Amino acid sequence: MKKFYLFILPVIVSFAANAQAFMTANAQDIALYPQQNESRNAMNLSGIWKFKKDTAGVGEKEQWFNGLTHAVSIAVPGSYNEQMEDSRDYLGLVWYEQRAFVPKSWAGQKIFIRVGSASYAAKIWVNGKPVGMHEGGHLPFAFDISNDVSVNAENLIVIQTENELKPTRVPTGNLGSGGMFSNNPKTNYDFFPYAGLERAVWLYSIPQNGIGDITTKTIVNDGSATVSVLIKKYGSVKKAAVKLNGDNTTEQSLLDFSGDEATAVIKVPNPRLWSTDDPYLYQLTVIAGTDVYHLNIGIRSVSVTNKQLLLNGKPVFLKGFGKHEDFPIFGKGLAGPVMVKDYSLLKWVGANSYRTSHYPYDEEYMMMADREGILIIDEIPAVGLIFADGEANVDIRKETCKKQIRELVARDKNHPSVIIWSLANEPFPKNMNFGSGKDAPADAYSLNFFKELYRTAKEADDTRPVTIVGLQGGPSEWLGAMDLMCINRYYGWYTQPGDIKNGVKLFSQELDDLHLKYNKPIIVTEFGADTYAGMHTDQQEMFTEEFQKDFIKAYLECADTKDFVAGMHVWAFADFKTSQGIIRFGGMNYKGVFTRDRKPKLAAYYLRSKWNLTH
Ligand code: BDP
Repeated sequence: MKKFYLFILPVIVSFAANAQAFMTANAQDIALYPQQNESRNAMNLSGIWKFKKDTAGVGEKEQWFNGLTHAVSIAVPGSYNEQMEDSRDYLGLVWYEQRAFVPKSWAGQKIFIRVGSASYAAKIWVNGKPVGMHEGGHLPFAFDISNDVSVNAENLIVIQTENELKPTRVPTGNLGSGGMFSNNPKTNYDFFPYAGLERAVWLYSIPQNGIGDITTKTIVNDGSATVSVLIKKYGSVKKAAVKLNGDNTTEQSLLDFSGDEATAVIKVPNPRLWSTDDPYLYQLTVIAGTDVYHLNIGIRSVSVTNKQLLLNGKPVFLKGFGKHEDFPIFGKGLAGPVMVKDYSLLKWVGANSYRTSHYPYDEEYMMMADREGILIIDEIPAVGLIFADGEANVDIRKETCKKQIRELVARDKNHPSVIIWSLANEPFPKNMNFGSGKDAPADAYSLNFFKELYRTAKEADDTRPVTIVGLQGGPSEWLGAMDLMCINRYYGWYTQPGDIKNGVKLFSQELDDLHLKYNKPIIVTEFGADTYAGMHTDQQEMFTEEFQKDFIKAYLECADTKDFVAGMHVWAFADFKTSQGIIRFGGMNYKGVFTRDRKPKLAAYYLRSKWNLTH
């Protein structure tokens, strides 16, 4: 009998653990980045954690959430793949453990755990109790753990993640055989599927009643500006105060809540506008009950005409790159010095912008862009979307994209640097016209897919233009449904290989056709050539540094002749790691203008001379 009990107990516990309340995350909880200030506490758990792979999937049954045995060390943040010798391509279940002492001063406050990102799915336990789960990489999630955490004591934090590649996930993977172009691991996108806790994990505490969310919108009119501040409260707060401090300004308003919301509208005469030349930030302070939150905001406006992108009512031409979060050993983990170096190289080369291809970047990148005056096209992780595998799968991916849009806007809506939302990179239609210079037809179903994503983005934020990034030969109607059109083009590389002259002719013709048809500005968000640093030639030859420079030069000079091209982003900023496949020598994409360790290739010097001379 006794034996029977011993046998059945773990089953009950494990059933209970699986069935237990894992909360799903609420997008609003990620809106306000953790802050240590006069009312809130924040503890960054970056450092060395315990780590264990769960190749047999037994962790939950064996209750690893009560603490890992026989674990190894791992650095967080950081992809785990290259931190040890046997895990590069492992994408299955892994477990992380950290212990955190929560000080007495946090007692009586609401306490949260916030994970900067976990690719792709995560579950969290605190002191052995299930707390929450989240699906989708590259975006943060937070859970209220007030009932699970012990104050003035050490707490056990266990996080399980997995990054299995699946057709129903966004980004998409494991789509069956790609013939000779199949890759390993089987991503439907061209970057390595690094995994794990790649961004900081925080514990933070906030007052019992206070500020749940802040949404700022700025309107710029001749010589003056309006800053509207929408505050959402939680708990029983009656009034809020809003202060805006900056050059020659101290504005203050006292507000009553109506329901859970209060809005302040602050007029700023002679505002110092946020721009690429002067990325000036005002300090906004919101007070509600005993809660305080400080936010740096930029006063600026973004709009589009039929030909141009306008920042503060003036045309701005985007000069820059598509990038990746990618560095040896760190993988996609936040590497502070690499981020700082990248911003310094963006300035050195004369760029004013980049796209967060193909997923949202660490929030540190967004804060840095605000300070540095770099303009961001902010992209959800919808790379490699396809329409050929049946509506059931497509509908699942659509709902995931909508969730990712809401989470991204919740996270990044207050950054002046973020000027455009990108809702997809190179979605792949059922039929293609890859090499012809002509677009493919869009069926009603796929067109509605993008219209629905567009509406979701506009409902979440009506102040920024919305786009998707189109594949060469894909349907132009998808692009025409957006505020402005972004296209990736590789004439002279993937098509007309080695023939820059004829490639650029097709490129030029397509730009003209596209603008004529839709009368909207176009940003060329990718064009480039793989280039092996140190390879040279006296005659134009693919993969050499000279070819890359000539290719980029020809595209830029073509765009110079068209007043409806609002930006040119070279693919890519730096060489980056990919899955293995026959078109990726050494598992690398070499289209970087800088090498993976950030050394300039010839094209970087060309861009530096071109971009530093023009605005
Ligand atoms: C584009 C993709 C990008 C790839 C690039 C390339 O958007 O992710 O890395 O092509 O092939 O199709 O280099």
